[in-house]
Amino acid sequence: MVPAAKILEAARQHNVDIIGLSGLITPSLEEMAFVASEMEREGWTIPLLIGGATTSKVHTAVKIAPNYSQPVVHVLDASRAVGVASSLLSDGLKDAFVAETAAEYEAVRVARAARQQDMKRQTFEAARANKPTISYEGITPPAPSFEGVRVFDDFPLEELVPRIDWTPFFQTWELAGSYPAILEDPVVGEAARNLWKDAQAMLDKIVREKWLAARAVVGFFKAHSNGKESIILPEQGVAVHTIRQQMVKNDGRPNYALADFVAPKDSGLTDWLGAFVVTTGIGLDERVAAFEATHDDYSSIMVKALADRLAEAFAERLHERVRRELWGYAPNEHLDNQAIIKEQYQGIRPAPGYPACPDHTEKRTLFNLLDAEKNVGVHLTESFAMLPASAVSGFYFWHPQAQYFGVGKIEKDQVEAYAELKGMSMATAERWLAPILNYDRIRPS
Ligand code: B12
Repeated sequence: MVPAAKILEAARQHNVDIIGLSGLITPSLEEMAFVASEMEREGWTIPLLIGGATTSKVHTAVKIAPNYSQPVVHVLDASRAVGVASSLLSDGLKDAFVAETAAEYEAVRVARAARQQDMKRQTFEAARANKPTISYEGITPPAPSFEGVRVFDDFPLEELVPRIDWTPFFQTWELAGSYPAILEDPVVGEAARNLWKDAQAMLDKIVREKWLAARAVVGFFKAHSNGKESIILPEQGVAVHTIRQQMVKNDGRPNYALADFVAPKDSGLTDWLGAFVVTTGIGLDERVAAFEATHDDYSSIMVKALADRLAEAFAERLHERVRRELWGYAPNEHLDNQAIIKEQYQGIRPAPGYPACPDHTEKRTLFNLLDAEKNVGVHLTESFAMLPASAVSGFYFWHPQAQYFGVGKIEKDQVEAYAELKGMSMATAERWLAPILNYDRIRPS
């Protein structure tokens, strides 16, 4: 995450016509609003474009545009950037385009305000009272094959290739459709096949010539839940804090928090929590730099896209080994890649930032537990992005009832309790949880 001052300095230096901000994970969303307010404070007059996987038109209209009195436009995909930029820079088109966008964003804000009133949440207390019943009848939590952490320094890349989920690869190249059907698609099939061929050739080199190193750290720790939203690791003196759904549920459906999937202390059972960090980004920067030095953007994007696919495949493959041998609670599991992609296995591996655990700051706890910076060379930035970028981190839960869910929006009562648990001020907690707050917070000036 590039600091606002640095972005604005570069914009001044290059005398730019437009500034564009890109955001992959939610901490960027807050930073973008800050950049907009800095542009306002410094009296900039150029347009601001917003894009990236975690951004949206609603967020741009509601949270970013109000901070800057000049045009702020969300651009859904890069291919539309040229049209938008042309309109914004054209004397003939600019006024109409800006007026149209402003009207559209105002409508988005009005619609959202109306929707907000419908999105009634229950109190934190009521949500807690509606937590799921997780059964331990006749079940002893399975002990893992080792306790503490284990490092995989040079995991064989060959093992990762069959676990690649190719559909997101085509998304990276803006080709819509799922693999393998996309290869035969009447519209994008030919482009997809060419891309696929190039990808296979490069992947082959990555594996054979060891362009990248795959490293991981896995840990298993004795754990119990406190019966609320925290998972306590008594031997490490650490608590992992999770967040509970607060939406109103019908049909007897429960309000989940990840902590529900670990046996509570009063059950008297010894339960476990698993954790991991994987990366396939070691060696990537050098390859990217070499391609960029020869202006080979295509190969540079290709190698990054493949490293990302391998990172995801590594998380998948490691989870498989965890289920079958390292934790070993499903030693007889035999699933093909499609079944794995569809998550037809026992247990889950939610990652901080994904819908079941939206708080990115829990990565700090995870990294400390695994000593991940030292053990695998993955670093957390101030905004909790991981570097190298081709990295995935998360927790393992073994219970057969453990499932993925979205926390959704939460109320102030839970944020207050959470801030206290984490030893954060309310303003800090609200900043990290901004995308999931069901109320408008007062932004500190
Ligand atoms: C690929 C991917 C990864 C890869 C690669 C990440 C990387 N190195 O960039 C891997 C597997 C490593 C990964 C890891 C993680 N990911 Co991820 N990942 C994705 C995924 C599937 C696709 C993102 C992507 O690259 N798309 C392709 C590119 C080309 O599209 P794009 O970014 O949207 O950009 C396009 C447009 O938006 C536009 N654009 C982008 N920027 C700009 C800027 C301007 C000015 C303009 C005009 C246009 C523009 O142009 C692009 C081309 O059209 C998304 C889900 C999704 N479907 O979007 C999740 C997603 C981004 N990941 C997510 C998360 C949480 C993570 C992790 C934190 C999980 C974890 N704990 O391990 C890590 C973080 C990694 C890190 N380094 O910190 C979340 C983020 C949400 C959040 N709450 O923060 C997402 C949205 C998934 C989700 N639904 O929860 N991830």
